Amino acid sequence: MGRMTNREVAEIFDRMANILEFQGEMQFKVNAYRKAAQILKDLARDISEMDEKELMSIPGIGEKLARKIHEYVTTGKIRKYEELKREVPPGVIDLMEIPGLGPKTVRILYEKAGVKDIDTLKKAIDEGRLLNLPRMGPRTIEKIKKGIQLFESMKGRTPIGEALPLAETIIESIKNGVEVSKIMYAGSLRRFKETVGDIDILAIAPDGRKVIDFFVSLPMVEDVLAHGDTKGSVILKDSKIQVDLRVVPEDSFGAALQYFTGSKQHNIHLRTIAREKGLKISEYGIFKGGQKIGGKEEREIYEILGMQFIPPEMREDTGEIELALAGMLPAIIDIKDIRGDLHVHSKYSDGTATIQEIKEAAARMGYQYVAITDHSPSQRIAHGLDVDALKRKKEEIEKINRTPGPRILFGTEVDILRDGTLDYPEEVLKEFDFVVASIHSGFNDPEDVMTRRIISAIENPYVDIIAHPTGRLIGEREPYRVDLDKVMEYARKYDKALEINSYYKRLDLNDLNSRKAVSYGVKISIATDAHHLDHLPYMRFGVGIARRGWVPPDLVVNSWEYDKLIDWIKSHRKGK
Ligand code: DGT
Ligand code: CA
Ligand code: CA
Ligand code: ZN
Repeated sequence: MGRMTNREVAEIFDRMANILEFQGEMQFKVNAYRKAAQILKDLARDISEMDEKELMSIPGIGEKLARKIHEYVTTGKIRKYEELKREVPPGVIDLMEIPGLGPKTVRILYEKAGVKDIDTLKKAIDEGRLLNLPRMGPRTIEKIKKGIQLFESMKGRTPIGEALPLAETIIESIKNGVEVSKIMYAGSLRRFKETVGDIDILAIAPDGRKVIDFFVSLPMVEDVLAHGDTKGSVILKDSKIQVDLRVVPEDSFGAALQYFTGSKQHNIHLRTIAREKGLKISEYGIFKGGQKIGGKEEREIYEILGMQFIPPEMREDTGEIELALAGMLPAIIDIKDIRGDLHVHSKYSDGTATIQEIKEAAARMGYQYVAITDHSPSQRIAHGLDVDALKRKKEEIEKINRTPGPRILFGTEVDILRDGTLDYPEEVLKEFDFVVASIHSGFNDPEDVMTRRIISAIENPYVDIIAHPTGRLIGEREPYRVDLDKVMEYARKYDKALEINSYYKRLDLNDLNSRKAVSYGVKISIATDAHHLDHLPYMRFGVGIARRGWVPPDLVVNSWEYDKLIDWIKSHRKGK
């Protein structure tokens, strides 16, 4: 919970680095802030529980940085950051967050083309004024335009991986600080959409005003938009996300939860069905001839309408209501069904944990197995593994597997190269228990080339799973061009799985593509791609996406018992 503070300070340090670099400050100072930000993001301990001395003992955090962290923990502010913010136009700070626009480029744009926010940047592009600037070719400008589009599509939306922990922290604080008998988040967050516009929270309490007073004065609140007896609305610091809290009467909680969970489309459709049955539903309850006949519990709404309960993740009015009325809703995967994680990086490549530590963390997650899938050598930036290191790793895993606990699979995440071959030769690949293949290069290759690259990997008997199949990063990088229908046909034919990567910036496959995979009967691996022990619980984001994609448990290979999983892997290598 307190790890939120780590993230808040990390974000501030990143922004300070940007401003300093924009101002032309010496690179080592800039880098010190960036490095510290990364360290804080990876740190397992909560900085709000550490004193200055302990902070200084973190490698990479010196005296000055420790003092600033401590200042934030005790006062909620860093004075130096407040000063820096005043030294540059606010629009300029936003510009540096656009994908493809670093502080150095923004500085050139600012000094040479009068660009001081997104609007003046768009204008300068339209008028062709950027072409005369140093280091600005048509391709770079095209990239900047794409970056602006991505940035604007995200504007006002927050990735679920950031919003959900914030919502949980707020709910925890309210529970601890003031009397509430029930409190829960609703809206797109409860439906597990990959990004959310705001956080909607509902509560039952003996004294609504007290709860709202407490809520609007939480330390993470920056601005108060509304402050009433039953409703409060605030903007949070840093993330700038809006949070709405409503206190509702106890006997309407279920109806309110149903109403505010949405989606709007789903609710509109439900209301039509209610009307046809002579009923009325609202956020206060379900009514028959002016008489309230339900609404305390959410399930009553669906029961009284004569349908199965619809899980929040399916409430998008894409056929779920018809199926629920017919009693034919499909079973969908649940976090409790997950038995292992098939995409995890260790210290052997760019992960931060040892194999032993991963095993212990997997045991805490209740897993039967975990695959250590470090990068192949062409992923130099991510410390790909050479053959000697592979031998050592294999021996280490064999030794660890002789102790009780989750089974470790000796795996790899092998690169699919530009020509469609894999980054390890067959004699190396066959040494692994398990192979994930993925694309990390040539993102701009044409669609047919990309599709062929992935299909060749699917055809390789040693490959079991295609990881993050479209390569997108939410708000940062568009998916590469690829014919997913073809990929899915081949995955089905060769009985290979596609991954739902649970890292909250990837969520790749996304919800729609997961549903498409289900329609092809393609198997799915929900995996975290963890580079840090703290990433293992991100499994819940992948499961949320899978539920939005109506993925049934039997298609999810990491919901299977260990023996079944191994049989499936072996079946790919038959005759090899
Ligand atoms: P978001 O916040 O943009 O990610 O998406 P939502 O779905 O959380 O939307 P939001 O916060 O505007 O409203 C929360 C829920 O309240 C929404 O899912 C359904 C319900 N709701 C809001 N406005 C309306 C409306 O005009 N009609 C109906 N039927 N329901 C609404
Ligand atoms: Ca919302
Ligand atoms: Ca809302
Ligand atoms: Zn990976």
